Amino acid sequence: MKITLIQGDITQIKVDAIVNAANSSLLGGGGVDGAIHRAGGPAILEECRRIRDRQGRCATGEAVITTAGKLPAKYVIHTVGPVWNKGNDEEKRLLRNAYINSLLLAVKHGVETIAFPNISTGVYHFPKPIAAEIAVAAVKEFLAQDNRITNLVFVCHEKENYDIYSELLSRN
Ligand code: AR6
Repeated sequence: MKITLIQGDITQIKVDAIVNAANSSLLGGGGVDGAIHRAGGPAILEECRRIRDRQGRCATGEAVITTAGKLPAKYVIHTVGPVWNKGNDEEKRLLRNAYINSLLLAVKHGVETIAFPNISTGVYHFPKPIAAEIAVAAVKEFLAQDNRITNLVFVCHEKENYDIYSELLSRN
């Protein structure tokens, strides 16, 4: 298994699937969600709307998959991270679910390479070091049990997250 760390814009990454830190409406927003919809074009939102019509809102910790429109990736996996609210085990469990459910959906669609943003660490205010520990532990556990993902990229937009991940990933 291979985990790569980069600092940059996830919309530019050429992988089978990029993950979006969406909200449960699935109808777009700011942050990485806004960037993905802007760069990918209207096809992504159209498919999100069809999913909404079919199955309703996306619960926190769950994930859905759409086309990536004009992006270099083939798919966007939209997952909903938890909003940080002083911190309790539920929030941590839900953040872990967001990573695991994204990966489960990815392998179901034959995805071999996938890029994640730092889910919940923007508008949703999850403390960055705690979110990073959960993310790294979740994906390592998943990749150790399932060899269908050949490359997983953590894409950090800001240096602060990049440095946190860099330190965490260098530990083992
Ligand atoms: N590429 C990679 N990472 C990015 C990019 C980008 N282009 N732009 C921002 N980030 P946020 P959340 C990072 O707020 O906290 C939206 O409105 C950013 O630096 O996008 O899960 C949704 O619709 C941060 O580290 O997502 C929801 O309503 C990380 O992406 C809500 O925000 C996540 O920040 C979700 O909040």
